[in-house]
Amino acid sequence: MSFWSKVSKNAFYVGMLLMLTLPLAYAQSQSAIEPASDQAKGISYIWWSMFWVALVIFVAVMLLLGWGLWKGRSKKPTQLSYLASRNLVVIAGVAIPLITVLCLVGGSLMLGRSLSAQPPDGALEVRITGWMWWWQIEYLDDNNKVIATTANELHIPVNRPIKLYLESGDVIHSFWVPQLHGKTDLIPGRTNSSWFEANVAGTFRGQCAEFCGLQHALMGFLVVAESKAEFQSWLKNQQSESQQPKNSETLAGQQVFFKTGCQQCHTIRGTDAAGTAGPDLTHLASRESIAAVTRKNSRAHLGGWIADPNGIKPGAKMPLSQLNAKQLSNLLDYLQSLD
Ligand code: HEC
Ligand SMILES: [Cu+2]
Repeated sequence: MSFWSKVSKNAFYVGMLLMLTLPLAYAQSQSAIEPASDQAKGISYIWWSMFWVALVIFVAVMLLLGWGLWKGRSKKPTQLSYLASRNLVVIAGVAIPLITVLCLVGGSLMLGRSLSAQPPDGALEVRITGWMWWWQIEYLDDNNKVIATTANELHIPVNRPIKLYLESGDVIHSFWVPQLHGKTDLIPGRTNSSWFEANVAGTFRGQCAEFCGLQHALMGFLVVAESKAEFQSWLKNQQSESQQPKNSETLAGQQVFFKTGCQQCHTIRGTDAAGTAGPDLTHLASRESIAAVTRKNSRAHLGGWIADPNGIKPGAKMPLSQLNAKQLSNLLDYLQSLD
């Protein structure tokens, strides 16, 4: 075998292997076939049945094709009339595809019915509002009163049904956490609902799944499923007012916040800041990421964001601010104290 044909043959094998590992790489962050709830499990069953049915059909077609190619090599005309018989066309061409498609449609209709059923009693109710390009998250009590507000990071207890009320503040978005449930749209002027129950603890990434403008791709969020005790202590902290400045740097930082006009768009409960155009910052430091999972919530990223939000998310609805180094440093001290 020549050198180059060896190279191309090996390249082919490497390519096939890479193709096999591709889904594994993808599964690291958001995967509909690694379910963490009964709802997502149902969806993954449908996915796998479609996959196996399609695989069987693919293999059958390839075998027939190969066999035809093999037969076609001979110069003598071969008698293939039984392949073109009417029975074969009716059975393999009409009956089998029809039955297969009907089974798959029936399965997904039944799944859709069970997914759209009402949640069991005792569900935790959360209202999620989509904004270009971030998620507002409000926890509701039994009287639909908001008890805590946060952004881009939904904490939930495992093994408890979660009922979501999905709304939009501007255009259509879609709420999607592949490991927990299918997509539900957030539509201006109406409230959609959806529910699921996580049965494994973990952090699951979600993503807006309906094109909503320039930063649609950077409109992610995290769902943190944790034990009941962990969730309760998290919620208790979120319900409390913000930390008051405890030293001269954080006090100066708070003054920079108000002098720069950040309060026009942001709320910090326990202060006069009550803006609603941007995420609630009362417990900003407790979050893992900023700007809808675009950056880790570190001092450097926070500084970069405040100095030039559009440098990180072009089109982001937050203006840049011209602060000197000392002002920025104080402001960061203050924001990082809001845990
Ligand atoms: C005109 C309204 C507006 C003003 C003024 C404004 N912001 Fe924002 N801010 C936003 C919006 C909208 C977002 C969400 C952007 C996104 O993720 O796409 C945001 C996001 C943020 C975030 C990230 C929060 C998170 O959890 O993701 C921080 C921190 C922040 N702003 C701090 C500030 C500070 C500090 C100031 C004052 C220097 C300020 N903002 C001024 C609108 C504003
Ligand atoms: Cu979107």
